[in-house]
Amino acid sequence: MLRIGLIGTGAIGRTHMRRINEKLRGGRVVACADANLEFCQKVADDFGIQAYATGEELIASPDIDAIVVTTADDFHERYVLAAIAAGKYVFCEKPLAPTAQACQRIMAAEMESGKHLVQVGFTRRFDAGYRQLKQAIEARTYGEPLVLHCAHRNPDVAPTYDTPMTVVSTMIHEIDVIRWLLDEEYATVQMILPKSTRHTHEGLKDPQIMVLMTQSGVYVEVEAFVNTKHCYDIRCEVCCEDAFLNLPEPPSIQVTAGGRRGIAVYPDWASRFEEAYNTELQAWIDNYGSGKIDGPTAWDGYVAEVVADAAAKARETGEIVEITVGNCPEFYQKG
Ligand code: ISE
Repeated sequence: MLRIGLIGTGAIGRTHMRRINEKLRGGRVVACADANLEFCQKVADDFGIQAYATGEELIASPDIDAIVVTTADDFHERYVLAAIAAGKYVFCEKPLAPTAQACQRIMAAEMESGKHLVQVGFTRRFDAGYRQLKQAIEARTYGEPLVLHCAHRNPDVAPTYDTPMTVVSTMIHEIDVIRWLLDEEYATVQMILPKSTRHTHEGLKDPQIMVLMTQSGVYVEVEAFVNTKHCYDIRCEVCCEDAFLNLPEPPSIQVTAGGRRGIAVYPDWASRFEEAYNTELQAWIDNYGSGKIDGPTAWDGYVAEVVADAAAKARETGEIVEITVGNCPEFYQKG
């Protein structure tokens, strides 16, 4: 039984705790830590686990084998670096860190340790629908992929969510999953800010469109619209030479009532990607001790931040910005 310590007992942290302890096999969250000590103690009491005064103490404990980091984004680097220094396997929610430089520091520490320890929570790669798309693209079943039309729509967001967050918090999922689907890097990015919805506020341009070109010339457009007020909606259409492929959703029942027939839409990301989160963390637990990472690595976390930084520049300047990620270090090369 893998003894897991979780740092950051906010909403996603507690959801992961319940998921690991109630649904998954082979691992158990046995301890937690949070900057808010009182709240952390309450969570620990509710779950019947131990509370540590600091994340560092939890990481250093000989009673903990592996770490999950679900703190606010700005603290990811600190705890991931501490986990690497202790030689401990660590799952860090996305983004790995809010800047490309911070991700580079994490990569440097991991490579220096000589051990593959860090997995990043880019959940989409574990969604059954995206996996089917990847299979078809990889096998070139329908020829070359040429154009992707994607949408990422949220019913609403926190009042503190602002214009830059559309890329760093929301589109970051597409930035990762599409380079994984196509198995290539991006060459350029452009941001287009159309007319905003009346449901947004001054600090948030909504919707926003991101246009990416990959190195081989695949055109990718992503619409993020985070104040739909009526649903969560994720789309990905891949136009190949011989077919159009559409991302399927997890099945839900068809309801006939009130003179209409239809299927319910997912209200939020937690329910839409519930299975993907389960698969992701189960894979992380199962992979412990294998000596490699079977999912998004620190390199993937770094590339996502480089693209997000370029997108921020594109938004500020209105220009098409080149993306340069450099060569993937041998340590992170797969296969
Ligand atoms: C949130 O952080 C997520 O990870 C969700 O998947 C995404 O839909 C949402 O926009 C983000 O804020």
